[in-house]
Amino acid sequence: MTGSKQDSIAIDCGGRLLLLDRPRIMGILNVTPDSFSDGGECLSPKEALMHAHRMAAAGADIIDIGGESTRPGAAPVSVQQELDRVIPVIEAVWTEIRIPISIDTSKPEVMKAAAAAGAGMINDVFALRREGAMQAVAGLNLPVCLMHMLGEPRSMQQQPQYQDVVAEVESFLLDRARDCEAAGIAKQNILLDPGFGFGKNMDHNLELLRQLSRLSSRGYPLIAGLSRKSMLARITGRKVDQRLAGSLTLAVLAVRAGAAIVRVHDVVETHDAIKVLSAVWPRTPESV
Ligand code: 9MG
Repeated sequence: MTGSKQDSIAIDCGGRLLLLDRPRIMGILNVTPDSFSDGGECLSPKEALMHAHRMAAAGADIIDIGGESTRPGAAPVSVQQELDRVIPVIEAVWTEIRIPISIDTSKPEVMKAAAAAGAGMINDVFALRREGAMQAVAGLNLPVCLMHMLGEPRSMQQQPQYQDVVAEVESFLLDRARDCEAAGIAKQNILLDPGFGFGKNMDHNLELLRQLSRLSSRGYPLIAGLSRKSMLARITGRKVDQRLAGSLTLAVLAVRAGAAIVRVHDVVETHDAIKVLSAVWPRTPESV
């Protein structure tokens, strides 16, 4: 892994630092009625804020706030709807909790408004492919997570196909990173994410996980989002609210393969799992 290279990295999330000296936890805060695993739990800004407090107390290092579900078949939302959902929550979380906030959005208007409200990182499942998104992030001078997705959320799980999933995801991400740098986004502000479950079948997800250290050794911090994902339903047969053990296993495997940040629902348990892993392997080896 790039562990030794990333040890000294501190990502400046709009004035709040995210140190990558050890694996970090991104807690998921969906303010959507239809997210795949926790939709409807965090609808009001007050409930969302309480959940953010719980995640921060449990060891979250950054909170990822999203107002549009990326689940297959989820209803698209307008810019105004998304703003109405996320901005009050970002403002409240920023005021009360002193850890970085990321905004999970693909819309440049939401990126800008979220940054003005306190978001210090952009998490874009479209990897800044929406019109105006790359320019928006270049202007904000904030870190951005570029995620791989084959197709669109609506149709991405309809028989996704690759010749070589790892090579294709890798070249997509490195091309996007190069384009972002050419557009004025600083290299140290770029994080990559293979996008588990986004236009990938079970075999694709497993192969990406097996070769994750290849992606984590490309000079950009890697984010892995595996929490409660449907590959766990295929493997364990469990419903979405019964996938904790599977999610922890995948989080540990991802960190062991060099993921700098894991994006999770279950912060308390992930925090413990990573502590145990880190006790065994204080530093992730160069190659795993
Ligand atoms: C918003 N979102 C849902 N799943 C995700 C994943 O795996 N990675 C990132 N970066 N964002 C995600």
